[in-house]
Amino acid sequence: MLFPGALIASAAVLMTGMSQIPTLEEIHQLPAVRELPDPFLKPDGERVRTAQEWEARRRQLLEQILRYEYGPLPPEPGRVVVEEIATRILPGTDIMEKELVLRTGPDLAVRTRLLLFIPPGEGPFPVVVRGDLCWGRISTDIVTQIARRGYALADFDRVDIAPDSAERAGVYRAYPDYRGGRLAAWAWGYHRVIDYLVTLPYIDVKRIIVTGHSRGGKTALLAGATDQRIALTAPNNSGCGGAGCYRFQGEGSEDIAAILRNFPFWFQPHFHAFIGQVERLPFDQHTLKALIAPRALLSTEALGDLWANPSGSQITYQAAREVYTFLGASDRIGIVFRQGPHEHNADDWNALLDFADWQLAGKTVARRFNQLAFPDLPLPYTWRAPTRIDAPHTP
Ligand code: GTR
Repeated sequence: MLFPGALIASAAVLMTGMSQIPTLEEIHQLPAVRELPDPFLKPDGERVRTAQEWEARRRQLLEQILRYEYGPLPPEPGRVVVEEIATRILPGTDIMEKELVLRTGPDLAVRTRLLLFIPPGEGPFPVVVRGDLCWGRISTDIVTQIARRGYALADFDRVDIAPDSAERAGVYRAYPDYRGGRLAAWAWGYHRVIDYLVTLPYIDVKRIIVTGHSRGGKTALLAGATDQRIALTAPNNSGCGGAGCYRFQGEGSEDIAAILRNFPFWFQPHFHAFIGQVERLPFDQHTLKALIAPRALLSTEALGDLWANPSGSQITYQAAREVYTFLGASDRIGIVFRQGPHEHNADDWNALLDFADWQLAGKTVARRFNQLAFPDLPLPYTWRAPTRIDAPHTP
């Protein structure tokens, strides 16, 4: 099967020369910016004033983030083939479960397991894509919770796409010259699952959601930033390299040195050059969030998960919201904090489904998505959304 639509939407722009790996010398020469960098500031020193200028600026920021942080995504494969292994009704429910294998890349050499859960009815159903199958089968309770709200779930194994180690299997074997990190490779995996989902008549292509937990949340955030087919991006407890700020590290949080000590292969090979000088990053993680605007974005955070920098995730929410405000979409970015530890639990899924009901189906929901857990934190940036000189779009 060939899906030409996929070619336009995601990574064509990501494979340009600009997104290749930077030299160490180049990184050391980047200017130090102590506050969170102003995403509206153009290379000519002027600030963005129109939606069209933001589009151009967004492309530059996307290239910088891939170049300096994650590395490029693998090439567009053009072809995704899915084999059905089994179909059954999930015991004790009315949910259909399809066990599939998705193959893609050169000679279809990249493969991943994929479970697709479909609620009863005709559809088309909004769908949540998750890449955390590597951590074990999602619980039937969570699948039921999702299906009862009328959503399908596609759960794939990101570690099939690329191993969570320095080993060069999966996309690294299929594309021997590929030098991006695991988070970029895994994000590409989300995009390939979406290539398949958009061909299914019972899936609502306008309501595709991506989520994931922890390293899977970092991946979901990057996947959402790099593919406009995604209507809602929902990283959970994603922390360092995800929703967490590099320039604002809350107490006990993982920083760039800590993450690279354990997982250097998650990022572009020279990301370590920013250790001890994160102020040379031309962006911070608010910029990654801002790339998603005006599409919907919800980050779910746990107050007991200090390692994942919940206060720093609030900061990136506040800063990215300036871009949403500029685009007339300030309600489309949200953050939800809960008590408790690092996990992806029923409360997190409820928050996501509430936000999706509101943002993608226009339903009224009781929950609010702009409640700060750290209202007194001083903002580590001085800039705000510029005044637009073009006709602002009405949300
Ligand atoms: C930790 C890592 C975090 C987070 C977490 C996870 O060891 O330091 O950044 O990714 O693993 O994915 O569970």
